[in-house]
Amino acid sequence: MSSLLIHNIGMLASPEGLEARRGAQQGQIRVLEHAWVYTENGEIISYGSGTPPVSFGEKLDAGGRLVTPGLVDAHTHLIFGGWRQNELAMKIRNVPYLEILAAGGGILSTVKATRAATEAELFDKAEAALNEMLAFGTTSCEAKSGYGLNEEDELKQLRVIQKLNKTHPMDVVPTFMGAHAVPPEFKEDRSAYLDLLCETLIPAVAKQKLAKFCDVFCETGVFTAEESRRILEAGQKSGLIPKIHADEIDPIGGSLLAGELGAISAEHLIVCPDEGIQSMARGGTIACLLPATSFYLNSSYAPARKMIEAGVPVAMASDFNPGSCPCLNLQLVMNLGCLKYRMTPEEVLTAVTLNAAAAIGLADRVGSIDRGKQADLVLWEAPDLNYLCYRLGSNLVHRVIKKGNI
Ligand code: IZC
Ligand code: ZN
Repeated sequence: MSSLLIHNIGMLASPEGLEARRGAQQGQIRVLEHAWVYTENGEIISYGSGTPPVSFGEKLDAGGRLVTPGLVDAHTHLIFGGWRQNELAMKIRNVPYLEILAAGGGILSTVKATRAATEAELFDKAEAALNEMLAFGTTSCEAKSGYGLNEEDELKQLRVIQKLNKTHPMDVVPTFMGAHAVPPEFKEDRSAYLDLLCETLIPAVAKQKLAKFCDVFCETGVFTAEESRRILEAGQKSGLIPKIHADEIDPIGGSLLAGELGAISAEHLIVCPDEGIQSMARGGTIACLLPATSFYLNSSYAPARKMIEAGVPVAMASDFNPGSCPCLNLQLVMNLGCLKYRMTPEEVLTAVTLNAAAAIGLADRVGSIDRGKQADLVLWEAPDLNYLCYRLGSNLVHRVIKKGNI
């Protein structure tokens, strides 16, 4: 048996429980001062404040620092070939994201590079990104396919995710996103691509157990709300839980659909209408907000406060991808959550831990410092939670503990 006692914690801050926290509960977290956490075999056994229990295993002096659960990144496009730095000049000239895509750039240029990459190349690149994420305090994440857009290359991406989950300390949850764009070879016959997705790709992915979720980019010029419904229902029929990129640029019905389908989460929601918020509240859908993308697209910010007031649980994630957000640092996302969404540090912590875990179906295992959960913890170069949310641009990680390992 291996055990670890972390003592001399200045502040232990964590949401509580096994499911997403909504409304006023989102900001109600447990805060203990002069605290300790005791773990055995990678599991949290106990925690408290005051004098720690006598134990014989490994001890770690937290030096009065802040300790939180490991961060959970609930939305990444982790597996891709190439980068898109060539689009920066267009961005500076205000060429819109959807215009770059319509001209065959954007997602489609990453599709070209991803198809050309070998499985080993994609693995090495994503592994490096996971190492960087871990160093920034992320201990679990989601990863989407969606740059293959055919059977061979979508499955190739999903196999890379499967292998990373087995070999890397990070827990990586796979999402099938063959509905990320219509590939160029189907440009003149999009309904044939929808058939391929629903009748071939989704069943193949489900049969090989390569994904837990099915996601669609519901957006002007990409997939309509009706098409998104068809794809997500096909996914549900095969056992894939629906997620949806909704209201990122244009409000074309994605958030309404999310609530109607009871999607586990809806992503972006930058221009989410009030009816969409109501629909998500009714459907129990988690709003997975991506403020670093708003920053990078120079767009507005999702109405997070309205969502919290309406009882929609808010999660936040990086959206790490080579186009609209080449950033994997959740600490920056936390800054933006406070400054742009006007969320409190307590609400922000819940958004990047427990609610994010719930958005990827991991809330029973990670996302909070609770007895019986995985011992995924971060010791921060910070005395308290306010400091972590207030400092900007530094990496404040002191130490990351994954499954009880330092
Ligand atoms: O590669 O641009 N929004 N998908 C939907 C993305 C951004 C990723 C990309
Ligand atoms: Zn995305």
